[in-house]
Amino acid sequence: QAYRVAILGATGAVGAELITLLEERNFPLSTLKLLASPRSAGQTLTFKGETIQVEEVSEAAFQGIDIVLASAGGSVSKAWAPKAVKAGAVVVDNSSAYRMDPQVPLIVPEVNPDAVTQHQGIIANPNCTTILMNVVVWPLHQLQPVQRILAATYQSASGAGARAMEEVKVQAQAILNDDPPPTEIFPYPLAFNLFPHNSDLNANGYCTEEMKMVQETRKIFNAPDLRVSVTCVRVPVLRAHSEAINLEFSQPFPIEKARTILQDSPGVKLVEDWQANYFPMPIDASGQDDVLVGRIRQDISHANGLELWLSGDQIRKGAALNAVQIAELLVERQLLKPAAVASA
Ligand code: A2P
Ligand code: 11C
Repeated sequence: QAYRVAILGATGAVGAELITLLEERNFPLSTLKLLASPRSAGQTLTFKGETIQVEEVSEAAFQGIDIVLASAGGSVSKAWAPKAVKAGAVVVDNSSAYRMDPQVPLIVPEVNPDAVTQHQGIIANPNCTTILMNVVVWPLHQLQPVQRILAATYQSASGAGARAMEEVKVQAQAILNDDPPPTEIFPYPLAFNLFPHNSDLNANGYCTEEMKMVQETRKIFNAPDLRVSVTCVRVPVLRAHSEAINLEFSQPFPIEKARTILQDSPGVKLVEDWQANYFPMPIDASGQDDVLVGRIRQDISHANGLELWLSGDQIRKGAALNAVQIAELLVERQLLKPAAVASA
């Protein structure tokens, strides 16, 4: 069987990767519709050697579509996802619009694939930093429940979209030319600089990106009281995010056990060469499906603590790949109708 798929936000950084992944993974589709804003209507993109014209998103565009992969930002999803569902599609939404909605499953396929059965038309794809952290922490959490997670992120420009990636390159060039770096997307120059994550600040002093990692991890792990604290930082890297993670357990977690578990975990690749001081780097993670993890070590400040370091492609596993994996789950489990409709 083949499905009719639409990508909302097809001209963005994640949209481009969605197109690549559907082709690479030979997703069973009969038609692919590419939707974006009116700015891009008429532009053409290529899928499996075929030229497809980008259309302006509209209600009519969702007629006859089975799956919508949406990555055009929260307000666009809020405006269009319900209409797509009404037209009979299941929406896998990469924005933050529906993630904390109790009716909406929030899924990392390596962690909570069964949540897919609960969908009512919309399934949320978690925030990129959350996905990367969850894929690595979950298998360890299965052996010994983690009590507390402390993390610091090193987030690339790609998290802010295709235009932000371009902006960093232009900034770098300007600085090399001794010109002032332009800032349109980011609030400050990112090239040769870094700054705490540029999302809104909450009353508790944490920014929204940090609170997403806290709340989304609790929902995905089904651990509402899990203690998580994060500092998110934007760094001048183009497309893969990195994270330093400290895990606290209720008893010591043997390092060798952690290595063995992570070596065998889906979606994870252990990258450690202690002799060469070679560990995961964004440059190596870029374009890869697996989250690279390494520098696993005993926390010298806490007997029950474990330190690790990861890099993962923000656009791929952090966004597009995770969404396509969710679509694959829907197909495998024949869940292209919401649970309520299927059981009616
Ligand atoms: P467009 O290229 O027409 O602006 P990124 O996150 O890489 O910046 O990409 C954002 C994606 O979301 C793009 O495909 C963009 O289309 C799309 N988008 C932005 N605003 C809208 C909108 N109002 N309606 C539909 N698509 C939108
Ligand atoms: C970033 N993680 O790197 C953000 C971008 O909730 O999906 C994605 C925000 C989100 O800036």
